[in-house]
Amino acid sequence: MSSEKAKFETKCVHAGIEEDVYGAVVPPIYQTSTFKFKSAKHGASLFAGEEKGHIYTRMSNPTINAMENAIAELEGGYKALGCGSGMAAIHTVFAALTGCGDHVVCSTAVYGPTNTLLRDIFKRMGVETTFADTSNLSEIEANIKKNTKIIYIETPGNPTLAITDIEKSAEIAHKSKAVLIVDNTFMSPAYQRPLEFGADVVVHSMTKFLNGHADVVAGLIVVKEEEMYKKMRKTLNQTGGVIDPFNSFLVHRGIKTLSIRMERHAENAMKIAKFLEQHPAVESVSYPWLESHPQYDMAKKQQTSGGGIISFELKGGFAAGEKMMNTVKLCALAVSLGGVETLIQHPASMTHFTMGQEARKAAGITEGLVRLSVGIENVDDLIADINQAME
Ligand code: LCS
Repeated sequence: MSSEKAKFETKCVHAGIEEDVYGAVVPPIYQTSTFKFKSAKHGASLFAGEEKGHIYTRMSNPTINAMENAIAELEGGYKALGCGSGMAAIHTVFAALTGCGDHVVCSTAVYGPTNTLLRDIFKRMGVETTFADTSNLSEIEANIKKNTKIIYIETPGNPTLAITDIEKSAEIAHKSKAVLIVDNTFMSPAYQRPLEFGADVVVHSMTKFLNGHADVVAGLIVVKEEEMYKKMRKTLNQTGGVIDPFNSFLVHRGIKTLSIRMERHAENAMKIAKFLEQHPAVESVSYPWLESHPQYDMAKKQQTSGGGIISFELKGGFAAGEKMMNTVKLCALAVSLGGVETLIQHPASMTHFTMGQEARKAAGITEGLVRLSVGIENVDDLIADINQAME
């Protein structure tokens, strides 16, 4: 069903769904690794790109394509590529666009393994990365070099929720003939669409809000134009980090409720952020739509909500945070985020441990920082649980 002119909530329900031969309302799962050719000539013609059709699931599959088309439409992109994880998506974009001798500018506040991917594997491949506080545009400009191919930002950044101006970053990138890539995992297309602000590529950990039910690990690349799509598809075919049909089906099911889930995540998060901000045991709270957030105006400009993630520090530092994480009952002590259930974790010893203390310090990830992924439970129950744990 075409829904290009429809509103976002309608697109969530209908995007990517095409007429089925049996009239199925939900696209079936094509759980097959390969597709039969009608003849040797047909097979050759598919491989030569003269005819359209599916060959092999690493290259394309109807269930995967349906999910990719749906999210490409939600992000306002040309096409999307489903990957086996968010990290597979991130690896693919760097593998597609950089080579030995190239340079990358990357936000200091990014998911830990994104930082280590660049500092480890891509460094060994001869790609140099400068980590910069991209929430300060002059830091991006100052670090651009002649060989800069990519400006890579995560906004809001994991876990500090630092915001980077997407529109201005795109201007800086394009002036230097570089590409702007935005990790949009924290906002999802429900609340931020980076391509509309000039970004060239969007990446997602679909493990998070897009799937939304903490039962899938998956990633996505969304591109703005055909040339970029061809580069990404060629790389993904070669490196093989694709999603499978069943997980694609689950993500496609998940996005039907994306807009209503996000509304509850954000409504609960705002109430909890305000509760934490006035609590005497809390040292500081970071939530993009709190006026106290250092980039509040920027967040208001490019996001249509504050989202579902909060990070905060207790007055007693790490010891107090640790005690709290061990005392919550309803909030689960677990990494990941963006699912319907509320999760709490400690970035310095968990999600951002591999970065090392120095890189964490540069990114503003203090040893006492606690991150909360606010679920869709009743907010009074969540506040009661957080409150009893802090006491
Ligand atoms: N980008 C962001 C912003 C993320 O938060 C994550 C995972 C990834 C990419 C990688 O995606 P994955 O390969 O896991 O699908 N973030 C996690 C986190 O904060 N806790 O556990 C995983």
